[in-house]
Amino acid sequence: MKLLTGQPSLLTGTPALPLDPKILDPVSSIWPEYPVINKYPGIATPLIGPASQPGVLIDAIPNAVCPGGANAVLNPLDGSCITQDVLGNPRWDAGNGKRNIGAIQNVQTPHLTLQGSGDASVDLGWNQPTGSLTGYKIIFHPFGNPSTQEVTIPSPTTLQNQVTGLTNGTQYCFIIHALTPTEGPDSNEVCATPFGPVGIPVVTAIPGVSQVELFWTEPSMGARPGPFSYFVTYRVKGQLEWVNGPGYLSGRITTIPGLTGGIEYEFGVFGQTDDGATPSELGTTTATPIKSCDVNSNGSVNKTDIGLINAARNTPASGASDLRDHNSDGVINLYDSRQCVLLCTKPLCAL
Ligand SMILES: [Ca+2]
Ligand SMILES: [Ca+2]
Repeated sequence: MKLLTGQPSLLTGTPALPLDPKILDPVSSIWPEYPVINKYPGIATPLIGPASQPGVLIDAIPNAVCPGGANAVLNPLDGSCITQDVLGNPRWDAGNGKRNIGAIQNVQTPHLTLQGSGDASVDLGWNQPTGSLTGYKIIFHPFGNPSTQEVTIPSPTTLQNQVTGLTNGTQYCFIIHALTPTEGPDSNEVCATPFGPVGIPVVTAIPGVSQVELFWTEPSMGARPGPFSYFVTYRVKGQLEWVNGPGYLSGRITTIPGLTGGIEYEFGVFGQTDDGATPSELGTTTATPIKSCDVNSNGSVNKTDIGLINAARNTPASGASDLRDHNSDGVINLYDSRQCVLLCTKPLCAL
């Protein structure tokens, strides 16, 4: 248990179940001549302090509320909640939803837990040891660097703290002392590495014929491990569903082919760091691919296509994607056929 919790001052020897109240009194059982004045029901607690200031069971297992908690302890016969441990202590309390691990904590030493970490910060929590306290002192240092910093919390009922001003990407290790006001022994140690947010790439699009070339800036990794893997999505502007484009890209450039010319698209790009972190939103841009002049969709632009455009001259386009209206002004006319002549596959628009 000491190994599991990293709690060096943990008393883990569970006494035998109660048989004889006299035997159970640790003082009278160790020193039989000691007058038994105050018997108390706590079996293990007198081992670590006076009856008025027993140790506390360490709440360590989350989601233990019964019924419903993922780690609730249930009677295997009827599925009912087991609400007390072997010593008669509550398995969980409504305050924090955690179940104790049957180990008892030194009177003076809080059990330190890691609550989370953020941008240049680490969130710590601990339980309140019994006894007359004036507060706590958090002591921390970068991993491998013995130079320590301290944060003093001047309240015995404050049981969490965000340590700020840390360097992203650097692992820090923390312990806590109870102040009585003299300083208690070291608690267990917890370590964490703060990271900053992953940045959003700035995306640029260059329209091509039925395709768009994209490139983007390298965003901040927030000191996370790299390199980035980039993912590209796109959709016709105004639609809700994104279409997956190229993914797992190491470079910051790609081409999206097979788009419909004359239709405006929205493109989104994000980078994923090596530890799986992604930004809060996509980097986006919009672009309208240039229309192909391959009106009959046979894979080449030639005099047949130019003829189809000329045949519809001075009539309205059928829609935004009408290939005959190359410049997308809504009318099929001489300008469209002139532009398409320039895009013919072979010289002189030969077949
Ligand atoms: Ca054609
Ligand atoms: Ca036109």
